[in-house]
Amino acid sequence: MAFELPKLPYAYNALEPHIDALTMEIHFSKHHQAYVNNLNAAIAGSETEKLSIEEICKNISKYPMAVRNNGGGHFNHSLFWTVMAPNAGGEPTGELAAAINSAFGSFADFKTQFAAAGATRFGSGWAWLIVKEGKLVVCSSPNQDNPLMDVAEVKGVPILGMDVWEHAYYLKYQNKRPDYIAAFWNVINWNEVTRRFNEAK
Ligand code: MN3
Repeated sequence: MAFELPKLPYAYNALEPHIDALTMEIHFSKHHQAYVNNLNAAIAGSETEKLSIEEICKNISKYPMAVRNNGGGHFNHSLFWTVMAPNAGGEPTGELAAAINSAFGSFADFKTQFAAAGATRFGSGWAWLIVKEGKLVVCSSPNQDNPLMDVAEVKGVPILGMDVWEHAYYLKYQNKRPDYIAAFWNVINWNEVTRRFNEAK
């Protein structure tokens, strides 16, 4: 079965003013759709079509670069849309809040580390909050790689991802990636991050 673009769980303009409607529309309907199309083309007629995107990522070193780039793109963006929401942001509560405090010292310290992971990722890539052997870790990855991949420098289960490719912010923020990162805190869907945390730990 071919991979499909998931349904965006809110309208293109739902994350305004933090992420603008045109960026969302192009990012979702053009960029993510292209990753899906190119992934499907790269695996057409092979056994890989029967696997989940997670299974493909976990053995990504066995695949050609087109699968790594586009399969990663499909997994990463599918996660990205769900960890954002309108009327979101703020801070997590409960067990996730406790795990963040225990891993990073405080929510403010976590924010500093996560923002730095995004700001210092040279070129295109992603910042991540992952569960690694039961503990929370912040890391980043180049291009469309992710921490599920067997080639990742830091491996774990991603529960929050921030796209820092220019296509994620350039229309509104131009070269000011730190301004986009600052705005991202206003759209984080902590309910979904918590759900992923509970599943991963
Ligand atoms: Mn993107």
